[in-house]
Order: sequence, then C-alpha cells, then structure tokens
Amino acid sequence: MIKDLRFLKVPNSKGGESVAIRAMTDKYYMVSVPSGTSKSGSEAVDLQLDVVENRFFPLKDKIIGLDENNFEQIDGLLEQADGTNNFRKIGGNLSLGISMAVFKAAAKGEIWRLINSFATTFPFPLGNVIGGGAHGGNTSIQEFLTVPIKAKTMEEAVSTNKEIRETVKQQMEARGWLTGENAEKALTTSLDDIKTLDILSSAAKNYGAAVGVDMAASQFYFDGRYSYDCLNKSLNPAQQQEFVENLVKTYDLFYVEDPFFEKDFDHPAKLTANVKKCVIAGDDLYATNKALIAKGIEKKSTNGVIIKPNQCGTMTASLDAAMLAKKAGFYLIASHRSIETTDNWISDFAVGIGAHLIKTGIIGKEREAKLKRLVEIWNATDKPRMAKLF
Ligand code: 2PG
Ligand code: MG
Repeated sequence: MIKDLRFLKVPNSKGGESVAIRAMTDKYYMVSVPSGTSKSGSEAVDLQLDVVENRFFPLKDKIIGLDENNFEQIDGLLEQADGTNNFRKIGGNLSLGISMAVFKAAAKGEIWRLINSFATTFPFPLGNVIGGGAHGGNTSIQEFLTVPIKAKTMEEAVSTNKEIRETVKQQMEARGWLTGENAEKALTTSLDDIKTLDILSSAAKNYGAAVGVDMAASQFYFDGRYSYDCLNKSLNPAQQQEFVENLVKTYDLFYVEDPFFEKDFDHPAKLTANVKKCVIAGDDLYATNKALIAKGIEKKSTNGVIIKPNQCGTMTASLDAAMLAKKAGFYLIASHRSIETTDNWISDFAVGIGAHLIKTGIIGKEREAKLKRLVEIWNATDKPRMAKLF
C-alpha cells in the first residue's frame, strides 16, 4: 500500500531543477523526471515547478492508501484527474513522476524485472559524440552518434563510445575545430555537417563502430524548406530525401532519427523503403503516442521508434506504445532527454522492453548514471547478450 507520497525538486543538467516524486510503501522509492529542449508539438506538456507543486496535493490525497501493484489503475486516475489529451492541466512532468514512482515501488526498485523478469538482451548505447542544432553547436543536425555494433558486452559498448569521443576530441582540438560542449556534453565544432560526419565516421571505423544521426529536422524546417546554414543549402522535402539517402550511402549510416519535419509521414516512408540496413527512427514524429505510432506503422513511415516516457506522461502509456511498435517489428530505441537528472530508470525501462538501442549520452554524471545501471543489470542477469540488430 502507498503510505506516503512526496513532491521534491532535484538539480538537473541545465543548472535548474526538475520534478522528483518519492513513494513510500515498505520503503522509500524515489524517481525524477527529465525534460526536452527540442520537443515535439505532440508531447505531454511540462509545467513549471511551482504550478506542479500545487497540482500535486489533491492527487496525493487520492493516491495514498491505494495498492502500488494496481499501477495501471493509478495511471488511469492521473489521466482522469488531468482530463486533457496532453497533461496540460496537471503537467506531464508531475504525471510521469507519480506514475514512475508507483511503478518503481511495485517493482521494489527493480523496474526492469517488473516489465519483463526474463529479459536477457541489452540495448546498444547510441553515443552522442558531436552535437548541434537546438542543443547548441554549429551544425543543423542535432546529434552525431556512434553505435558500437561489434561490442559483445555492455561494458565494452560503453567504453567504446567513450574512447571514440576522446579520440575525436583530441583530433578536433589539435586542428582548432573544437568549440566546446553542449547540453548533452556532446562536443561542438566549427566544422559543417558534412565535415563533422567525415571526422566522426573515420574515427568510428577504427573502433569497428557504426555512425548515426538525430537530425531533429523540425528544428531547421521553415516555410517548407530544410535550411543547412553552414552548408549554404536550403532543400525542399524531395531534395531533403535525396540528401539523406546520399548520407546513408556515403557514410554507411546505421541510424537516422527524425530526418523530416514531424508532421510529414510520407517522405520518411520513401526513405525507409529506399535504404538498407539502416534504422530510420521517429522521435518528434511519434512523441511516444500510440495513435501516431499506429499511423507510422500503417504508412511504413519508419522501421524504428524512440520511446521517451516523459513524452506521454505515464508508464502504462509508454509500455503500450513500446509493445505496439514491437509487434509491428519496429526497432525500439529508449531515450533520455537533453535536460536530465542522475536518475537511471530509463536503463531499466530499456532492458525491460527489450530495446535494441538506447540514447543516454556518453559523459557527465547524469549520462554516466544510466550507463552504469545498464552494466549493473547486465551483471545481475543470467546469460545476458547484446540485442540483435540487422
Ligand atoms: C532528442 C532528445 C534527446 P531533447 O531529440 O532525441 O537527445 O533531445 O531531449 O532535447 O528532445
Ligand atoms: Mg530526437
């Protein structure tokens, strides 16, 4: 039984504060909630902390005394209390905080086991080595990622991404191309999008790793065109499709996220049909929303989906979204947000749903906490193995 529920605030990676919720059953279970910088228009709405605090108290009275094992019923109660389709009344950050704290209490701290106690496959970590776009940096593309596809263990996968980042950092520093770090501690550079891909792909090759990108293309789509400022390029959707297809071929890209504006389900479908051995993932496109994922399945818009529980506001909705996509044969990618805390539930979530990939960044205490948890779960699992990709 839930004996107490507390609202707290914890520091986040942006120097601000994020929502934390502590549920008490046999003991205390605390979680905290991240938020995004480059958000989809279809996400659950985050509210300011003082507003969230006010919305919390009436909910607390309704939830204390309930059985944490009925977490689906409690998620239903949150949806009902909110009454909108995007948690704009009670806040998606408050809703997910309560939902996740209750789930963690039901799981007695081992979230992945409650989702699937037989889970044995582990997601490859997508390492955000160089960044730009809304996260800060010169390029239009938001994230230049590596996937250590040859790694045989979680520990090896984590250290490969770290080594690649260090190598690229040294190379760029030596040539005067390094300008700093952004919100996710990805490196920033004076290079343009193409030269950035050149340097990353040659470094990744030396480690047997593949390369991917999160284009977050909604962020540089204006009046029907994709503008790449440092490449002096402005592309219409058909030209964007051709451009991305060429990138996939030239750099043997393994992963492309959000290559088009988030309302466009048709150009991604053409791209998905034309590429081979490449995960085309929808993040802003789907916003962890079941109806949007169903539309993407029907239109064959992508072959992968990003699942971010804070985009939909409850654990039940996150699991439903993941299972719908899994049934359709989509690759599942669990993901952190750019504004993170040191909580690590996303790692449990990723293992529990059988995600193929996970985005958690490479360095910084908020990112490393999640990678450490993946290794911890690996070590607690009987016959663990890395996910099967292509
Ligand atoms: C993304 C995320 C995480 P944000 O676009 O995939 O890297 O960024 O949290 O800013 O939406
Ligand atoms: Mg994204």
